[in-house]
Amino acid sequence: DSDLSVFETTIRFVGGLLSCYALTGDGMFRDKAAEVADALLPAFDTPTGLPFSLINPSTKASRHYHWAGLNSILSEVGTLHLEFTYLSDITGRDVYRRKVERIREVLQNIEKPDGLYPNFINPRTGLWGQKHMSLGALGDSFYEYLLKAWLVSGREDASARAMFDDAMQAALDKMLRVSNSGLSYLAELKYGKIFEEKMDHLSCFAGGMFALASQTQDNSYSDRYMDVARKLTHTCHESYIRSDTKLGPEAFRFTNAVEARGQKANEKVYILRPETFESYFIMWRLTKEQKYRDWGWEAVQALEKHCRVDGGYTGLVNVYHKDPQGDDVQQSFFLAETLKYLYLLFSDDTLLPLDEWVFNTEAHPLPIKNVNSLYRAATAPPPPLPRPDDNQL
Ligand code: DMJ
Repeated sequence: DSDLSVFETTIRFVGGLLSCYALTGDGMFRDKAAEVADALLPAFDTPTGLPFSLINPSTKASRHYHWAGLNSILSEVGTLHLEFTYLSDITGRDVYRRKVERIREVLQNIEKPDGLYPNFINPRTGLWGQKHMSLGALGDSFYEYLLKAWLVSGREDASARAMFDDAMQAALDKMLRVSNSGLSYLAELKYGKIFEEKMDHLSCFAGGMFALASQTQDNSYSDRYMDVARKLTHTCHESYIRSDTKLGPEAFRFTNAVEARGQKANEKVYILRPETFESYFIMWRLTKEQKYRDWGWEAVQALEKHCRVDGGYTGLVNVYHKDPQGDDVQQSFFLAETLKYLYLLFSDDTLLPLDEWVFNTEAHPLPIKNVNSLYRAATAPPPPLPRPDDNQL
């Protein structure tokens, strides 16, 4: 009887259970994934079909975050597609796919200012909220999932790839900037104009995303995507090695005085985030350039030196201190993503090969349809859903 985030519950719990099902074939994981997803479904009962951010599974009441006004968040409503379509395929129940197809339809048909997607959208009216755009917080994984929905569908979902390419042309055109010393970064926009010369640690996933986009389809964008992938991954690495701990800040700015450094207190924290290592891993697999493993190893040593504590690992309050204070929190994505990507960076390519698996945004691997035999689509029709009074019969 408390509020759950529809997005976090999907990417962490449903996604994790779906990976367990794919890897083991044990139907218990599939059924649990469906049980968790079912608890989220009332959040989708809105005039547009865009879900509210939060749902109380006990009362079935949905609501917005207090800080988001009447809006849902782009990266949240746009990061359910992989899990919900796979869940429909393995259970034979179409309900999950219908929910995310509806979201796709709304986002596909709505007018996009300058070809970009703002971070806030009202689930009652289907209208954009404030026109803040970012490949970092509040926007990030929506774009990631357009590319990955196409990949995991065995490249059948062509409209997702088209939406991805269109959005990336607009994003590169408006957001990609080069600093005085030549570092490329993704700035944030408001009403189509540069809002802040700042890049979030969260945006560091984009190096890997552009590399995957480049290597999976040979089109007129491929070379540009790979170039951007290399440059962004390089910048994120710079944000790490310019700190005293060799771990990267939560956000970093570009001014005339400093480059790739966090400035405000809340920008100097490191909360064990994975995005930079995710890009090292994908860049390593796709280019085989040794530097990505070297950069990952630097990070492993820094994690051991500064974050390891009795019983686990802690985030840091300020990466620019030689002897930093811990925040005493081990985020769940540290195990799900950070350590997994670092492990995979040093593993053989045959472990979860990128042409058979797609990682959801929490690094839970999902099998590619028509390619990976572990996809295991349902063959029998689904069992009838229980009626509320079944238990009493
Ligand atoms: C994770 O929950 C996911 O990667 C999400 O897409 C963004 N943020 C965190 C990790 O930083």
